[in-house]
Amino acid sequence: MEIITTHKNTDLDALASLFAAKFFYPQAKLVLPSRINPNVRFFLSLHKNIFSYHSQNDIDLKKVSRLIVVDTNCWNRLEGMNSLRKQNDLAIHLWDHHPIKGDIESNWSCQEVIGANTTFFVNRLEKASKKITPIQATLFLAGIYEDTGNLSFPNSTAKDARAVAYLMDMQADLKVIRKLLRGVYGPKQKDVLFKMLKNNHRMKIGNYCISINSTKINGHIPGLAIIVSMLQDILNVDAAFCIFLEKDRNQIILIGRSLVDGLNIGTIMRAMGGGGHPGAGSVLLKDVNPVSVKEWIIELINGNQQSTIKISDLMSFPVTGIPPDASMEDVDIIFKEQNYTGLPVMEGDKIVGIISRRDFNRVRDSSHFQSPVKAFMSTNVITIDPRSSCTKAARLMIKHDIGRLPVVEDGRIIGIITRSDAMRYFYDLLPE
Ligand SMILES: [Mn+2]
Repeated sequence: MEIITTHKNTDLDALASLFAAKFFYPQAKLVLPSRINPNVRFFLSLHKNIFSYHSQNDIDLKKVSRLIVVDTNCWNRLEGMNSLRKQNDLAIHLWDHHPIKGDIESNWSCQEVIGANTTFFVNRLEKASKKITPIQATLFLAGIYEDTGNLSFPNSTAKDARAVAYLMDMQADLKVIRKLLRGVYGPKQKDVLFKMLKNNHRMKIGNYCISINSTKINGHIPGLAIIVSMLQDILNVDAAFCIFLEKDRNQIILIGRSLVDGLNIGTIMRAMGGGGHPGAGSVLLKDVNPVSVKEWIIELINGNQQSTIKISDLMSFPVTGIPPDASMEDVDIIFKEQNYTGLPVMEGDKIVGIISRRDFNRVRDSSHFQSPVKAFMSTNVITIDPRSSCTKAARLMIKHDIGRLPVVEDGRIIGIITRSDAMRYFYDLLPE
């Protein structure tokens, strides 16, 4: 019998090496130590049916004729393998990228100082034009990234970079990798995530597959938003909502994530008194029952489907305007009193121009203060339709370097949207 094993406190590079080695020793059994890192445990529980392996207890070591060791060269880093040390006719293959020599004597070895042990296998897989699945590519790339700090650690080599390129060709999923490598994801976060996975509820609302979960949390737990993203990835739903119940403070943190355009988290969260953008948002709710929160979410999704947030939801109204014959002094007073930086110039409800603080740069002597606004206003007015998206408003403001857009419907001005309205929409922050 042949077995492949790796070091205890198994990290992603070790795990990836273990599974990658199987391509070269197809008869071998994989033996994983019982002590493994949290992100390795997470990965394995996520892919239970895809990656199979044995524990050292399942194996009769007396029957082992060949031992393949990956990502270490020291006996004391292996788990439960001591009896093999004295076995005479044991063949040992060693694949190790560590610079310091250890005490495992091998019959054959691949030893070279490179960034990640996984690279040895990936370089060879590429050479042999072996096809690997996206999930395998994802694990292998996570292993290389973890050991090389995304190719930024000084131990990284061109071979590692080539392996990365190959794995990207093989469709490694960078989103999953980013989540696997996130530092904030630790035992506390894992417990919350697993609890949520256990009593996960999936449902179909309209065309969307939604998950709404609730769980109790004790005290502050950082990284709740990351847990929600992970949950969404694992469940593969269009949108995920997590209700975190803080019993001792009698409050609920609701966090939502959406991957589809028609389901706008920001709109839903704003309706509940919170904030967010189309893909992510949150709200803090006091003294509410989690069951009613769930019903509320469903109601809002039903009401908000297909509609992304429109300019008309964000604009301010009624609009303060100024007639074209008003003096620049009048404008100056309004700017100072109201702390405005711009005003539409209006004839009735028709917009004829716009005057902004910037136009005062052309006011050189005091007599200009008596001149009418129409002499200084800009007449090239960029406006926006109330049914347009916020993204379009932001693009127009950037393109024309202006801070506000009059919202015009059928030639009439019905509101105004400012840069800070747009910023509020895009940058509403999540609680942390
Ligand atoms: Mn390693």
